[in-house]
Amino acid sequence: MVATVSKSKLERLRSFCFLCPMFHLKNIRESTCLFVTACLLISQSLADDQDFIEEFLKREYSLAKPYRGLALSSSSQWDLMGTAMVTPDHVRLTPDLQSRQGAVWSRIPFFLRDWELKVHFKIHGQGKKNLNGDGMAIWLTKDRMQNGPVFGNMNQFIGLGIFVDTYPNADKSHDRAFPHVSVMLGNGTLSYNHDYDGRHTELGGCTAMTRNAIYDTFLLVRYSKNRLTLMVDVDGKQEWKDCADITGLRLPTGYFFGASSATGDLSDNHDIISMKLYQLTVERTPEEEGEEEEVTIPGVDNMEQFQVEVQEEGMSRVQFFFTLLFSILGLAVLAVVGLIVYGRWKENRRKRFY
Ligand SMILES: [Ca+2]
Repeated sequence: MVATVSKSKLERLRSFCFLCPMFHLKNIRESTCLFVTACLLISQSLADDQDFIEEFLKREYSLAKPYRGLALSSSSQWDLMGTAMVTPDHVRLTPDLQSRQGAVWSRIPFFLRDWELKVHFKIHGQGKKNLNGDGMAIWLTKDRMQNGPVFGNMNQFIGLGIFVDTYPNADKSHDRAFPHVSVMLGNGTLSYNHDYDGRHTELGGCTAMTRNAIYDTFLLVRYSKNRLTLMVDVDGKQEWKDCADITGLRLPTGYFFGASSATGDLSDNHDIISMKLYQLTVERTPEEEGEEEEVTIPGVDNMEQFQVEVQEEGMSRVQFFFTLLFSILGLAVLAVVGLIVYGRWKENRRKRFY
C-alpha cells in the first residue's frame, strides 16, 4: 500500500517531466519554478518512504482465495475448528445460528518484527440492530485452537486480540455505539470481561459500522518498533480511518495468527474473506536496535496491569512474615539440637575420665 502510494507519486512526477517540452520556457523564472516543484514532489515521496521502504506479501501467513485444500491437505498452513467452514467466497466462522463457535488458525509460528495485517471480513445476518451477536476476533497469540468465551477463543490468552464486538452487553452505559472495534493485549492473567464488553482491558478502539454493511469491510493492523496501529475501512471510501494507536507495546515472536467467532442467544454470519500479511522493511538506527530487547511476556510500557513480573520478583509482606517466622523457628530447633548434642558429648567425656 505504502509502496503504491510512493509509486503513484513518482508516476505523477514522470508525467510532469514528460509534459515539460510542451511548454516554452521563456525565461529562467519559469524553469526555476518547475525545478522547485519537482524538488518538492521528490522530497514528499522520500519523506513518505522514510518509515516503510517496501512491503512484501507473505503467503505462508496469508489466507486468500482460492482456499483450495485449506485445512484439508497436510501442506495447508491453516486449521479450522468448530463450525468454521470453507466456501468458494469466504471462510465462514459461524453461521447465523445460535450458540456456535468457529475459528481458523495458522499452523506456522510467526517471527517477523515489522508487519501489517489486512483483514477483509463480512458480518451479516437476519437479526435487527442490537439483536445480533456476538462478533469476531483476530488473534496473534501463544496458544492456538482453544475453545472459550472470548469470541470463541480462550480467556486469559497470551498475546494480541483485535475484537469486532457487535453486541452491547453492558447496555446500561451508552458511552459507545456498536459495532465496536478494540485492541487488547493479554499476558496470561488479564481477563476479558464480556459483561462490560472488555472495557477494563481495552487499549484503544473505535466504533465502526461493520455489520450488514453495503461496502466491503476491512481492518488493518500495523506493528513496528513497538507501536501498534489499528485502522478501519468500512464505508466504501477506500481510505483508512485511525481506530487505535498504542506505543510501547511489546509482543513476543513465535505466536500464531487466527480468527474466531461465537454466537450465543443472538447470532450472525461471521465471514473471513482474506487475511493478508505483509512484511514491512523498516530502517533502524543502532540506538533503536539496542532498545528493542527480546520480550517473553506481552506488555505495554508504563501500564500498571502489565507490571506482573516486577511484583513476582519482590516479596509480599505476608511472604516476608512467614519467611522470617520459619527462619527463627529453624534457628531455635538447630540451637536445641546443638545443646542436646553438646550435653551428651560432655557427659560421655566425663564418663571416660572416671
Ligand atoms: Ca459485546
